[in-house]
Amino acid sequence: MAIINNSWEEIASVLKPAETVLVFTHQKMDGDAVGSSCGLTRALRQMGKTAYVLMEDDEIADNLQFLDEGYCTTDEHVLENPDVSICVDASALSRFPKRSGKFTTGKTTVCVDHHLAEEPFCDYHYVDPGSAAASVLVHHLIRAMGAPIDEGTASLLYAGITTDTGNFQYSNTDEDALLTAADLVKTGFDVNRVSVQMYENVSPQKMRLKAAALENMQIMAGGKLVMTAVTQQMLKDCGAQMIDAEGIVSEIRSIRGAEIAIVMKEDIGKVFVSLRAKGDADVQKIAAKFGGGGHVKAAGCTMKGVSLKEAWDSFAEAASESLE
Ligand SMILES: [Mn+2]
Repeated sequence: MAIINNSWEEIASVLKPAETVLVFTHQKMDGDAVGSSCGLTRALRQMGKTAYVLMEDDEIADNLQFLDEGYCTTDEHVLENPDVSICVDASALSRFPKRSGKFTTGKTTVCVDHHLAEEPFCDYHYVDPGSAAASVLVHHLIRAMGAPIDEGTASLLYAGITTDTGNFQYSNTDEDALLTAADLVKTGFDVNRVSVQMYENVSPQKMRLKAAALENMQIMAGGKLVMTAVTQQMLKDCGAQMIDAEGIVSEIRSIRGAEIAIVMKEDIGKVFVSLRAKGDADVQKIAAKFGGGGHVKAAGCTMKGVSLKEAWDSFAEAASESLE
């Protein structure tokens, strides 16, 4: 059954009379998850409501912690039977599995999201997969409620939009995202402070790991394929963790002429493979050959019981073939 959206007015009229609101978002919170959930919570509090973000995660990523000024909690009992449970940047209960039982204790449930959703699971929905970020949609919701957006709310929503648009570089950067960002900037919040916190806040270990991975990079298929690997030894040498390898794959995709970028991440007994495409290349097809999945431009897969070299060779071959 397809989701039929309610209007912003309908959703606003559910939230306006509510006294207690519990906000949910997806696990492994990214900037849009934190920005949209905390931004909504801040606006609801300014309307006089008791509101919290009930996090699925135990903690927030280092570079996003500055966004949480007392909005997030891991305490399920912070609000009992809230008037409204609302999830943002998540459009299925499986996106916050630990908290899904708590979500359904809300007297009314609402979903506001920009991911493709399979089926309705709330009393009210606004799901728009064409929207660049959940933070854009939360901005529309706050405006529909007639609530103010101050500098604090603006920096939260802006952080969400800059995350999901790749700092206004991805193909989802549309008029609505830019006009929303412009409306937020009008409040006078410190745009540079948000950017520095989010993008110039890298640990030395992560930077060293990136340097090591770039050093080992190989360029193949006449410059169209770029590959590198992150090994357990490299993590030790750099004092880094595998999560620090995030972002390396898009970094090497940015090389001139590169169409496919692949990073092999060596773990115990398995290899994680991250793939990115540029131009017409399709990495989803390559990942699917090895049981992985994802999108045309970004995919991944896990290879079990193979050595790093075996995994490397398989992907080098499959990617080269796909570029022929
Ligand atoms: Mn998002």
